[in-house]
This record gives sequence, C-alpha cells and structure tokens, in this order.
Amino acid sequence: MQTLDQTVVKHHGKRALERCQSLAGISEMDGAILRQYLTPEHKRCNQLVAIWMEEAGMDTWQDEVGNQWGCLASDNPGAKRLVIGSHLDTVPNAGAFDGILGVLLAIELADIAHQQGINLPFHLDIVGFCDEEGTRFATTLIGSKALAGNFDPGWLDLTDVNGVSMSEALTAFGLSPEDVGNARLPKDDVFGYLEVHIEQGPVLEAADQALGVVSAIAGAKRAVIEFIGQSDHAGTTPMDMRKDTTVAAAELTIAIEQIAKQCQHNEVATVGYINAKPGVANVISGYSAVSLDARAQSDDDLELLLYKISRTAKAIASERQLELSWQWTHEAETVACDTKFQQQLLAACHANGEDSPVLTSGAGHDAMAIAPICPVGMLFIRSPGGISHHPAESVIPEDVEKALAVMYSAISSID
Ligand code: HGY
Ligand code: MN
Ligand code: MN
Repeated sequence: MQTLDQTVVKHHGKRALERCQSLAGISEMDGAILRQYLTPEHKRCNQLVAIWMEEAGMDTWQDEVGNQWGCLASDNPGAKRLVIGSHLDTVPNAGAFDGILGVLLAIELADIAHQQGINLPFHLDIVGFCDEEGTRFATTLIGSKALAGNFDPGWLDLTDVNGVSMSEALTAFGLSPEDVGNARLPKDDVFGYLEVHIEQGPVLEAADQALGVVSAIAGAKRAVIEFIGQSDHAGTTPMDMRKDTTVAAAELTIAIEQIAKQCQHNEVATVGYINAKPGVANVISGYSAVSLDARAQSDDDLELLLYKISRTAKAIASERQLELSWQWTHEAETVACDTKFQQQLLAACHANGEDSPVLTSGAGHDAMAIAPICPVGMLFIRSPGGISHHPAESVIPEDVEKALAVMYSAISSID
C-alpha cells in the first residue's frame, strides 16, 4: 500500500479547500450558498469543475441528467471502472463542503496519479452528481439514481416553486428529457464506487478522530402529509365549529417528535416545514402540509416508526374531522457498505497512522443510490461541532490532507 509525500498531500489538500470556496461563490443567493439542479449556477459549476478535471489530465463530459464526469483512463482499454464522486448541489444557506469536498478531493487524487504518470489498473471515473439534496424538485439522489437506471420518468412532471417542470428545466439546460435514461451506467463496467464526505454529525469529533470508515447508510423516507379541512373566517367561526388544519399540523409535529424520541435505535424524524393555506392571519387554514423526513438504521425500524406516525396522523384527522393524504417523495433503503472496501479503507487509514473507527451514516448519500449496481465504500471526514447544512459547516485542513493520503493509499491497494 503506497503512501504520499507530505508536501504533495499539503499542496493538493490546500487546493481542494480553495476550490471549495471558489464553488461556494457560484450561488443563487447573495451572501449565502444555494446551487440547485438545472440552474445557471449548476451549469457554471459543472463548467469550472470540468476545467479542473481537464487540468488533471482527464477526459470530461456531462451526462444526460447533468452529472459532470471526468475519466483518467488506464492504458488497458479493457480495464474496469472505479467511480469516485459525490454531489455538487447544495441545500439553501449551505456550508461549502457537503458533497463538494468529496468531488474536489477525487480530482486531486486524479491529478496526483496523472502527474506521477501512474498507470492505474482501472479507469478512474470521477463524478460530480447533479442533485443529491432534492432541493428544487423535492426528490433526491436524481443523478446517482439515474446511473443505477432508477430515474423515475414521473419526476419529469415534478415542478419547482415557480411551476417549472423538471422536463422544461432539462430542456432549458440543454438536455433532452427523453434521453435521461441513457445516463444509466453499463452494470458490468463498474467494479466499485467510493465517496469521501464530511460526517455531518458529532461522532468523529467526540472520538477525537479525523476520519471514519462507514459501515452502513441509514434508510430514509420522505413524505408530505396533507390535512384538508375548511377555510373559514377567523372572527366569526366559533372554536367548536372549525376544521382548522394548522392546529392539526402543529399537533402532528409535536407527536412526531415524541414518537421518534421514544424509539430505541437512534431513529430520527423531522418536520422541516408546515405549509398552511391560504396562509393569512384572519383565515382559518383549510389546507396544511407537513413535511416528514424519517430515518432509521434498519428498514424494519423505519417501517415501525412510520407506522406509529401514520396511526397518529389518522387519529388527529379523525378527531378533527379532517381529510388526510400522504404524498411519498423519497425512499432510500438502508445500505451496507462493501466489506472489502471497508477493510481497504481501514488498512489505508492505519498505513497513514490513523486508528480510524467504523461508524454508520445518519445522513443519506449518493452511495446508497449506486449500491444496487456495484459495491460501495465511504470515508468520513470529521465535522467540527457536527455542524452541516449550515454556513458554519467546516473542516480541519489537516483532516482533509489525511483523507487525501488515505484515499491515495486505498486506491493504490486496489488490484
Ligand atoms: O439529507 C441528507 O441526508 C443528505 O444531506 N442529503
Ligand atoms: Mn446534504
Ligand atoms: Mn451530502
């Protein structure tokens, strides 16, 4: 297992962090980071990443759903492909490293191999996924699911807050909605997928560890739970004659927190928003939508959590004589990371002087969407304060350098 010279690690680690800040400047929001799928910012980001990939000696292309690719080809034309990547899109008011750092570290790896004239036994493919967060069209892992052949054509009709459909947005971006299925990777070509990502949680910091190897990624389901009641006058409608959906939404929100807190295996459930309509002070809301993001370390735990929440939602609707409907918007099963990749990553950590732990991921990642077509592995980088999905998201430069050194050692051990 090869290790990198410290000066090389420092140079490339530093440049990856500088480039994170360059991409942070490509944002739809003034003074904050937001980069959504199929926007001009997505296009500008892909163009800049493509330049960096080409400087690293890679052939580049953008696929049919808007993922940005680079390939450092092996001399062996019949070689298999190792894909290393993460996502280039962000949540609103994001940090500079969630997803982004994983793509840029992969490009530094390719540049090191290119500069050293290493002939890899596999084609090194790097991918910057177009939409992991699902911020614009309320469905996530679009780019990575497309690679696995799981792009749902129904997504083309999803609309953003401005009523623009994904199909229209693809066309405006210069892509053809009818071609999105072609982004699918030929299953036999790819022998594995690796992803470096910030932990986005407190575990590595609490263990005073720079890096961690991921054993499994929590399963998740997202839904919009809708209460339908009766809009009415806020001044003339007696309290016992109301079909008030905002109160029902608030009652369910509190209940969801209580249900998750009473679970025993680190289940989590989050209401990110309540959307009441018509949403004015002097009208009782006849419609309220409650977003639900539920996660667990096993599919059985997730199903039990969702059953309890569903039962409570029904009881609230019945008690308040409201209609209830669920719109499922996302589902990702719990994914186990490949044992061999875990061993190779742990060995690479040890070869670089790190006694890194193994941990599970509460956050979802593109690796879960790739898992159906090839073995996946993930390396986590410590998140100071456990902060993420927030401008205060940060990394320790020395940890980033260690991650680069470990990834170099890991891929050098792949035959
Ligand atoms: O929500 C998640 O788990 C990921 O950050 N998209
Ligand atoms: Mn994220
Ligand atoms: Mn992420």
